[in-house]
Amino acid sequence: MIKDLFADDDNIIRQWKEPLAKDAIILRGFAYSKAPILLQNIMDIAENAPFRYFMTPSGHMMSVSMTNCGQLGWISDKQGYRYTENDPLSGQKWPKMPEIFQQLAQKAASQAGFTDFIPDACLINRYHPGSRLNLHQDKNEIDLSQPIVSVSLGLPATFLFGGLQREYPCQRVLLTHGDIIVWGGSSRLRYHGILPLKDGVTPWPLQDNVRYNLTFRRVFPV
Ligand code: MD6
Ligand code: FE
Repeated sequence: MIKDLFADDDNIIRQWKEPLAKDAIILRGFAYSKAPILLQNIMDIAENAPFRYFMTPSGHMMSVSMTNCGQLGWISDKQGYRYTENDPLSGQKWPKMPEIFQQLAQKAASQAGFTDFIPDACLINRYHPGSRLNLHQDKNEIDLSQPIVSVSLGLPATFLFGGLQREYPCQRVLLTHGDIIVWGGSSRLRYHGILPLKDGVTPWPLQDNVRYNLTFRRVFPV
């Protein structure tokens, strides 16, 4: 009898944890099996709240296009960076955060030791080859005791993970389809960014050469 080398395939867990820093971890492959449904939800959200290019307060157009779901959405314009309850394009509330998004974010956070994470905001970033995100801190949230959960889908990207000051050296981490990073605590205000996206092979079922990133945050204390 020839042994079926693929018989155990369903039991192989293509997920592992990689510590990044204190209170920061990468959950490799954590969103992989849910990627098709996550992508479908992104398309549905974008029907109501389309991707758009925000202007930075200094008047530059960002190369990443964005939309949001959840109670609060992150926006940028001449007045600054902030969270709003309504989409400035439509004047309507941001689309509701899908149940699967909430559950994924909560499960990922608890894997990283942050229990009871209930996001009230989900920013959806869309990158095309060449898009980049400059080094920044996420500090527009009122409740900095809560972590951030960030999901990567589509084309791979090089993530820069720095320190608490802009000048501090950065780690470079390749994030691929299905990876999640969770960070909070003493790492919550670390600088980070995304290098210009390279063209590449887009994972199924995506057809365009894009990367999506979902960032879940808690803006207001529970
Ligand atoms: C991105 N992410 O991965 C951009 N911010 O496309 C972020 O800016 C980010 O991944 C805070 C926490 C996690 C993140
Ligand atoms: Fe960020």
